[in-house]
Amino acid sequence: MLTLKEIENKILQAKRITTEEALYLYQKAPLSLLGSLAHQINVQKNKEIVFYNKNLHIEPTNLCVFHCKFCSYYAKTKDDSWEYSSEDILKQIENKINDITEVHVVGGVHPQWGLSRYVEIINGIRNKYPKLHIKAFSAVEIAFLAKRAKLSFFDTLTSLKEAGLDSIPGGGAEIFHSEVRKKICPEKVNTEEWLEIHKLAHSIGIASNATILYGHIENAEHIIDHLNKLRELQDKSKGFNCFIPLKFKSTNNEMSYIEEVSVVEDLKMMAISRIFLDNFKNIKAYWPMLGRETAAISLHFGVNDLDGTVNDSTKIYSRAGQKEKQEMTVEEITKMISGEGKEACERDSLYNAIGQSTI
Ligand code: V47
Repeated sequence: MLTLKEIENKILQAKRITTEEALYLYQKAPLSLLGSLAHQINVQKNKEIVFYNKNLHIEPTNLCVFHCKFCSYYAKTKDDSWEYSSEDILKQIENKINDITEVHVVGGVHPQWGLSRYVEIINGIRNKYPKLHIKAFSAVEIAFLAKRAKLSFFDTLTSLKEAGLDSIPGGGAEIFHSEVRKKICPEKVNTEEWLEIHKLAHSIGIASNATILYGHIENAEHIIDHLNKLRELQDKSKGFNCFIPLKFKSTNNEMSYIEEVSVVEDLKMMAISRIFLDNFKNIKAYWPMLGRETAAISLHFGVNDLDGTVNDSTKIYSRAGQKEKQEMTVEEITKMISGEGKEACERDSLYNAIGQSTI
């Protein structure tokens, strides 16, 4: 087993570290060392440039057939629920169309909606807005739709792509290790299915994102195992655009007895992701979950991407206890980035720089 110094040298020589080395580093290295390594790797890959995008999150429903223990989002009662029609969705886009390049559509897994309803949502958006990037439906929704329609994952993804789907978000990954997964979300898409759906998506030109839900009952081994599964898949399929660590928020769910982790843990998570995931170019801070302050600091801990302008109607994190307004103007987000001594660069949904092409 290498010493901390030897692992550090290996990383600085741009050599891939093993899961054992990552675990040792994550458990033993001070935050300052993790941060410094993550920062150096990030600057090598992305200079001092930080991406942001202009997007709108739409959550078509919060009715959900699954009741994950960490989830504050799904409707607990009928009165607490909503379901949008295609017209409602198009109206939400219309109100914002001059300010966005991407729409992100994810919600609960509705008990009655089948594949045709999901295809109709995508089709409606695509027909009205041919150039808008549609990032929609996590592997949770896709797996359930496929099973309900008695279709393969491949055919389900193909139908959604034909309807106009461009990419899929990273939700539903949570923690892949079965010891944790069976306790926090035993009902929905399993680890093998999540990975298979993303692999198939990549094989037909649908890019995707990956996430982890950290800061609850998982331990360091589970985190490294999760990152390793993603690194292995990315080696093969190369289709992940970015990795997004999502911090568990404890309000209004069945795991509310767990205290949220500190900013130090947030930054460690960002840094180890940047260090271990050597085949991911982009590590994204989803500021509506992390909060503006921690998201800004994370830009020094390996993060090169801030999502996004978003919109205050998104409910996933406000229902989980996030008090901050879930929307930033371009001025606010670029000021936040330049305030950290970085250069803000708008990106499109496939990570091409818009207006500038310095990286
Ligand atoms: O899978 C649910 C998480 C995810 C809670 O791909 C919670 O660009 C914290 O995946 N506390 C859905 N987290 C959101 C998601 C996402 C968000 C932004 C951008 C992208 C992208 C993807 O939200 C779920 C789960 O991991 N989540 N409940 C909670 N109480």
